[in-house]
Amino acid sequence: MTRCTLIGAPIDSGQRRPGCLMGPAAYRVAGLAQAISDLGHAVEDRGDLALPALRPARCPNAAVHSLPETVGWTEALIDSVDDALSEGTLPIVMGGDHSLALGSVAGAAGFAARKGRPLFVLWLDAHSDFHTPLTTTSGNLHGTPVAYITGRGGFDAFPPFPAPVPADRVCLYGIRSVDPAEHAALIDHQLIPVDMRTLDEEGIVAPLRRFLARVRAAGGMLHVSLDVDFLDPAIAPAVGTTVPGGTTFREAHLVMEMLHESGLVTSLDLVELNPFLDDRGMTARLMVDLVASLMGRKVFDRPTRSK
Ligand code: Z70
Ligand code: MN
Ligand code: MN
Ligand code: MN
Repeated sequence: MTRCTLIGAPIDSGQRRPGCLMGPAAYRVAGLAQAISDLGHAVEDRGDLALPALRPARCPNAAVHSLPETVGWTEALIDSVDDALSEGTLPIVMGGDHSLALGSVAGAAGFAARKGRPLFVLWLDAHSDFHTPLTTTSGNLHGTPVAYITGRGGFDAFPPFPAPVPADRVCLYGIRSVDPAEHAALIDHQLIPVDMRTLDEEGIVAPLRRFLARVRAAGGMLHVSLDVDFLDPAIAPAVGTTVPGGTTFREAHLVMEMLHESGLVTSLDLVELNPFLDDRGMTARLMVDLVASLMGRKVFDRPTRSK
């Protein structure tokens, strides 16, 4: 039995397409809490976070928008994720666009540092989100959390990242859209994504198994950040930035089942769901079903299955 804390993060300031702020409501309508409690876990829904009072924040890159809001949400999420972990629960952040991970991962990193445990991050996404506020050309800060997490510069307006996660503890999985500035920086940091080419050649299982073995060997905590666009747009249309060639229904469930069996996941983000773009709730329901797989739902409970 795991105790889960649901944290609503109604954020859409990290990109330009309105609607992600309806995400937490859609997860509630789709029955997220019930799906988790049906598996024998305890769930507490803390409701939605509120945006704290904004302080002015400036960035030399004129393309960047909504910086004070994004800094405000970051501060709120750091606190609530750290609190949920400190209470011994598994925080599940219901987004909200991916800028929320600036705060959720910082909260997890602060907690891990106090416990003296290494934090690992599994980034399930079409995008590498490795821009800094100085390199982004879209100005959308949802494209920056991985750079913040790994301690890159350019985040002067944000709280100092508590304990930067070395690039070799970050696994970018399902990647199929990388901007030129991100590409150069990824190579520079030796952060080689598990891209779609790799998944096509090796399958969805092998690279994940290798990463999980490293988390286990290090006694690490594992933060999982699940972007809706990790999934193929045909099964998950409710996202502002669709990228063709995403993971299939079966691959995504398999990833979640492996994460469950690993027993390693200590915090989770659900990001980029835009219910306004959904087709009769199918994306929200799929995301809820994926969380259920992550929390232990299975088709058949075979006692001997290799991890
Ligand atoms: C692009 C940018 C992005 C998510 C889109 C896209 C970033 N690299 N991230 N959707 N989750 O605008 O920086
Ligand atoms: Mn607190
Ligand atoms: Mn993303
Ligand atoms: Mn994405």
